[in-house]
Amino acid sequence: MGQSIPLDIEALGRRAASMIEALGAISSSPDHLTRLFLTPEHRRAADLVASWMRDAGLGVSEDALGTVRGHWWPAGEEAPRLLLGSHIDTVEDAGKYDGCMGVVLALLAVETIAKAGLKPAYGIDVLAFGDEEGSRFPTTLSASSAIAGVFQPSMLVAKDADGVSFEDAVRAYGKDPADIPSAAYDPNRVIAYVEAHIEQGPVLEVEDQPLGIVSAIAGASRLSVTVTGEAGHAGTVPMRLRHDALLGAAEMALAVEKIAKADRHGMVATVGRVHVDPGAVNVIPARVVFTIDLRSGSDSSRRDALTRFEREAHKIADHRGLGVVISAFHEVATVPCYRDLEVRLSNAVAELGHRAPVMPSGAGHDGQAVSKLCPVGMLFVRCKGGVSHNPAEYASPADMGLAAAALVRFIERFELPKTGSATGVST
Ligand code: HGY
Ligand code: MN
Ligand code: MN
Repeated sequence: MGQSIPLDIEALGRRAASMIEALGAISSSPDHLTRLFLTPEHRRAADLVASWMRDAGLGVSEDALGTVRGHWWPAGEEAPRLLLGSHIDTVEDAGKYDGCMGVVLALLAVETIAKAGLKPAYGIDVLAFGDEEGSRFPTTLSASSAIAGVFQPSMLVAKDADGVSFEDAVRAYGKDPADIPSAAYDPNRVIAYVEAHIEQGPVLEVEDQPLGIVSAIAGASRLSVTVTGEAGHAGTVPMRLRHDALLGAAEMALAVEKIAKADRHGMVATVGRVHVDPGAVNVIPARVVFTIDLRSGSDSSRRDALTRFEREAHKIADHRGLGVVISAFHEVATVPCYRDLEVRLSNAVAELGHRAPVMPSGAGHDGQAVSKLCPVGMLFVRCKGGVSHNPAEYASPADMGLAAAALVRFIERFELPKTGSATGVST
């Protein structure tokens, strides 16, 4: 079992809460939290995280996509590494905990371990990714994909709402897109990735547990649907002669809702963004572009649902004399977490006197990209009312203190196998 560093869990929770508040104050808007990838706010948040890393005694570097890396290498730079961390970008009008909590807790855990003088045979990198949400560009997980060595160069031509390309934004951030490939870790030198994250759902609160362990991260598809009809005068065109793009889009939105509700794998579908042209009160909509976010614990049922939706959308368009074009701009498969990490995290939580439920994550996470590099594990923290992607998102200092303590215990018990191979994780 080895020694257990004495921990002041309350103090860890208080520090986590104040660091979350400090990051939560860095926003592009004075009246709500929005921090998008490669923006001045991303820069300010990255600088704050880097200063915390230095204060904790970590070395600091930054890669070509702005991922801030805090290095703790007690066994030297060549030793295999454990990766911890999460993301510091947010959705529009976000909560303060989504992503940032995982970076803060990882930092507090490594600082605690380092200050206690532990000398494991491996190193730890704390990572702060900047593009998990995909809120600025129609890309997502680009920063974590880069460290995993699976960055898609096609992402470089993606454009934000102002027409700025991903590539130009990387340059404006002071980085060179040509350096993106060198952000990738050598898979032989990485042991595993562990991410703490607010649950973003109600399960832990209902089960009255502060912490949970993730069994799998749900797969997701993101679509853009363009419906084209015919503009016309709102007062003179009889209903039977209209080709109203918005009503067609509305029927399609209801169709995808029906498909999701009929699924038996907990499928969810969301139309989060709708753009109507010309968008005048007295003009029949000529063109509508809307997004669909579709997720399921089963990849096959998600893909079947996409096929069914495509068929339904074309039927609706034909019936209404509309055009419809559907393009998928994001697709990530369901990722199982590693059983060995699940067990180690559960044992760490048990040492603190709690039983952590094992549960799937409906939310997507950087771990889905990092799973291409190494085994991944996730620790969930109770979320008040299950509310997330919402300024009311909240996790208590007590629960965050416990999560930081669980990461400390996880690290204390984590040893490389005697064989010395990099992966200290058995499948
Ligand atoms: O959308 C998600 O699941 C994540 O918060 N990006
Ligand atoms: Mn997140
Ligand atoms: Mn999120």
